[in-house]
Order: sequence, then structure tokens, then C-alpha cells
Amino acid sequence: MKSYRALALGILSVFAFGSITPARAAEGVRGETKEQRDARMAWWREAKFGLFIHWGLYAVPGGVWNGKDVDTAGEWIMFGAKIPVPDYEPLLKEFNPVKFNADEWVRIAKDAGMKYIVITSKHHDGFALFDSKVSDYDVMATPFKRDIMNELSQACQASGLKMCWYHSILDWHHPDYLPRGEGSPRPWDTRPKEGASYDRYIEYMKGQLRELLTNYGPIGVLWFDGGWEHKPEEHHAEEVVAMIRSLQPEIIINNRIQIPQDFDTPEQFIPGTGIPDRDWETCMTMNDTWGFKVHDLNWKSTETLIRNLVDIVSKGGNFLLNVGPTAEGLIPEASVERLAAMGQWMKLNGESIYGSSASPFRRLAWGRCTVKPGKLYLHVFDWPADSKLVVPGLQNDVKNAYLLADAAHAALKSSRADDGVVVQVPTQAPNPIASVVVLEIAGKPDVVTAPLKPSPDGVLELNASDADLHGETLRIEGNRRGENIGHWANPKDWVSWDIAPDQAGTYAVELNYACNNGAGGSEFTVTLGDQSLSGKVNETGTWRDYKTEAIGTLKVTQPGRFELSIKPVAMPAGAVMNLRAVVLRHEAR
Ligand code: FHN
Repeated sequence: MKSYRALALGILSVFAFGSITPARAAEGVRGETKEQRDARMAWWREAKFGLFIHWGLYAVPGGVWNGKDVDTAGEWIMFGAKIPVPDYEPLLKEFNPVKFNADEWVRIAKDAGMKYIVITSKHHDGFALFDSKVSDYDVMATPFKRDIMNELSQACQASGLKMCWYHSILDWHHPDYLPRGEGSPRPWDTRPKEGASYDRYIEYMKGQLRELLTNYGPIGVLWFDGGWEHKPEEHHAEEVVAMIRSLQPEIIINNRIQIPQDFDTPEQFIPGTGIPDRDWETCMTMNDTWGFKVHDLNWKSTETLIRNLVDIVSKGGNFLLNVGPTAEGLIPEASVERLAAMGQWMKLNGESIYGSSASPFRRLAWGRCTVKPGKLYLHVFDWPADSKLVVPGLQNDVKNAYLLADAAHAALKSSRADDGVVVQVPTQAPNPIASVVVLEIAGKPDVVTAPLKPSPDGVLELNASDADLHGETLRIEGNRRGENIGHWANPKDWVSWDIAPDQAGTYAVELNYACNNGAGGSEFTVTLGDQSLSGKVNETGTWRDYKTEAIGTLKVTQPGRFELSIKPVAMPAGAVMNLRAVVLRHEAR
């Protein structure tokens, strides 16, 4: 059974942590002009911050089944505890969230500075949180008998927040959903498969989508999920998308019906370089589960949540932050507290987030940067002890500088330094989590990126998001465990880093990489100035099993600025490797 779970979770991880695609025109609406697309995406690009809500029957067990904690996320309890449909259905009679108050949920989201709400109209367990005429497996079959989605959409419309639907293609309940039973990820689901029709299931799914896009007013986003068990054509993806867009022409659709649509959805991680030329949104839990789990108290700190928001927006993305309400209909207090604290920060600093664009800096040691025309918003996480905030590589003249949280916008002194601009800031940071210094600049941001330098201990770690990728197939891939250079399927593709070793001498070179068994044997050269090393890729197990290997040493005759490159010279199998990092260690003069 373990293998099925591994298979399912393996499938999950492939789609949950999708690769970061190279810059390419997003599909979106066929024939839509750039201006039309920009107009349709405008509110979403302005909004930056939304509330994800995972709520359904799974809130009743709250991660515990037959007295035992189940080790999957709360909303996966039916899978994690291998619960057959007949044993899960009785939860219908226990779902009675008498403390649910749509206006209160919307107030909490709005006060947090959020601009849209994405809620699970139906998750993988097949239970509909709305009054569906095409299914009896819905909220009207529970003691609660209220159309939650209607109450929430009314509250959103009254408050100016966008109502958005998460909808799962995967359905562990509907008799026409396949696969199930022996040889599937759910062998314990022994309901007969004879007569089941996936096409008929898609018609059912279309029926519920039609209800959700007809009966609840304007819908901002259709957030598909759970499409990984079938090919797009099996979902009739194009047809489903066409129907959605015919019902709500302004709607925005994510990439999880397995055909690229309006935005990408990195999950539980923040792509190190964003996703250039694409709209994207990182979704993240506040603890470790999407759906409520009574024993999951691993809450991220408010500092982490605010810095994640800043980090994501500084890379050009949106942040969809999740809550998992209880069976009573309450958002957990730990979530409410954090959202309120985020809202306090947003009240003073929201100007630096809403409608801003990605940073012109490749990296900033002390924080992040967001941009609006004529303004740089410097989000300082690590306040300079000497009150001198160095903005490396900035070429623009600074017309004015001030603290965003200072209502008087009292001017801060700034001056030009060798490697950029120095801003004289107060000794005390306005906010220990993130303080925003505004630079009003002339013209578009003009930044010269400094080369990567070794840390004081002589170690220079070159990671995937700092690399320059040269070629067509190469791309940055990522998930919550880290990022790597991947899809290295063309031996002409190569990678480089701009570095400035500050000590002459010998540097040991190590690579941290993964290579599937059966795909090993590629050969490559590591070049630094007039020195080069040859290396060969050994198999490490799978494309996700990373190992560090010493490749050899390189000499630096005198400190300076160099390009360090890795170029394949032979690729006998389908790909070179998944490369996570190159490490140079200064050994001796
Ligand atoms: O399986 C789901 C999971 O339950 C949750 O809904 C997340 C949120 O994006 N999506 C899938 C895992 O990638």
C-alpha cells in the first residue's frame, strides 16, 4: 500500500511543485490582445495578496481517524487513513458549522490587507460546499443546510473583495471518477469500476462549474487543482476552459487544469528568481496543513509570513495564504492573530505592495525591493547597525528618500558611494520585521549587479537562482525542498555565474546535483578564467536525490571578476543533470 501512497504523493509532488517554465507567452484567452489581457489581469496584479480557504467535511475529523493522527494534510484524511467512501459519507451528518459567519471571515481577510478569497467549492473528497443541483453530496445534505458559497460571495461583494473558487478535478467520491481500486493510488476504494465513465464525470464537473459561475455573481479566479491523474484531453480541458470563459469572460484561470492559462502556481515555496514574463502566485499554508488539523500547531511566525509576502511580491508574484477553518466554522485563533498582525503592517506599508513590480536587484543582503514608477521601496529586514543603508549598484540619482511609515515623509540623507547609494537611516528600525525606505528616483531603475563574492570564511556557494542560464530548454525548477537548474536536455545549453573571488590561491570545486539512474555519464567542463576542470555525472538514484561531489581544484592567480561556467561536452542520455549548487572553497594561496 505504501507504494500506492508514494505513487500518489509522487504524482502530487510533480504537479504541486511544478517547474518554473521559461519565459513564454501565457496561453490565456485565445486571440486576446496584450491590452485586453492586461485589462483582465489588472485587479489581480494590483491585489498581490489573497486568502486561501480549505474547508469541508475533513474539518470534522481534523486530522484524527479512529483515535490516531493521520500523517497527511487535513484535507487528505480520506486518502491518508484509506477511508472507503461508505465510511467517509457519514461525516455529512456531522458537518454543522453553527459558528460560521461569512461577514466575519471577509472582515478578517480585508483587515489583513487581502483583496481576494479563494475557497474550496469542492476538494478531492467530492463534497460540495454549495447548493448543487447536480449532486446530493453537498452542504444541503448536512444539518447546516445553508449555501455557504452564497453567503460568502454576498459578503465579498458587499466588501469589495473578489470571490474566487478552488475546484478539484480529482474526486474520491463520484462513482464515475477513475482511477480507483487495485493498481490505482486508491486500492482500498473497491467500488466496482464497470460502467464508470470519466467523460460522464467531466460532464458532472462541468455541471457544478456552471452552477458556481452562474449563481454566485462575478467570480475573480477559477483555481483548478487535482488534475494530475489525467491528461488535459481526458479532462476535455480546452472545452471546460471555453465554457468557463463563456460564462465569466473576465475570469482568471490558473495552470492546474493541465493547460497553461493565466498564472502559474508554485506551492509552498517562493521561486528564487520569480517566474520571468509570467503571472504567478505562491500558495502557502500557515502551519503544515491546508485543511484543519487539531494537532498541527506548527504555525509560521508573523515575521515569516510578512517577509514571505514581501519576498514574493519583490519577485513579481502574488501571495495566496491559507487558513483551514474548524468544523464549527471558525478560522483558528492562531491564524486570526497572524492575519491581524499582517494587516497592521499592511496599513502602514501597503503602498509598497499593492500594484508594485519586481525588484531590479538580483539580490539584496539586507532585504527586498519593490518598484512603482519613480519609486523604489526598500524593504529592510536587517537594519544597518551603523545607520548606513547601502543600495548596491544603483545608478539612478535619488531625488528624495524617506520612511514609508513616517507620515511626514521626513527626508533622509543619501549619497553616492563606490558601489551604489548610501541612505542615512535612523538608528531604530520603524518595524523589526520589515521597514520600508522609499527612494524617489529619476527615470527607470538602473542597477549594475555586483558579482558574487566568497563569504569571510572563503566559501562561495553558487545556487540555481543566481545562475545565468544560456539556452532553450534549461530552466529553474523548485519546490519546498529547494531549487535546481533542470530540464537540461540540450547539451548546447550551459550555465554561468558572475563571481569575484577576493583571494588568490586554490579553490576546491564541488557540485551538488541529482541524476536519475540510467541517465548518467554526461561529461562537462567547469571553466574559470583560463583554468578548467573536467567532470562526469554519476547517477544518484533519481532526479531528486542530490549528492555533493568534489570535481577538483581551480587556481586564481589574482583576485578579480570572472565568469564561472559549466558546459556539457557529452550527453549520452536524455539530460545532463539537475544542478542545485556549485561550491568553491578557498584552500590555500
Ligand atoms: O492536493 C492538494 C492539496 O490538498 C491542497 O489543496 C494544495 C493547495 O494548492 N493543492 C494540492 C496539492 O498540490
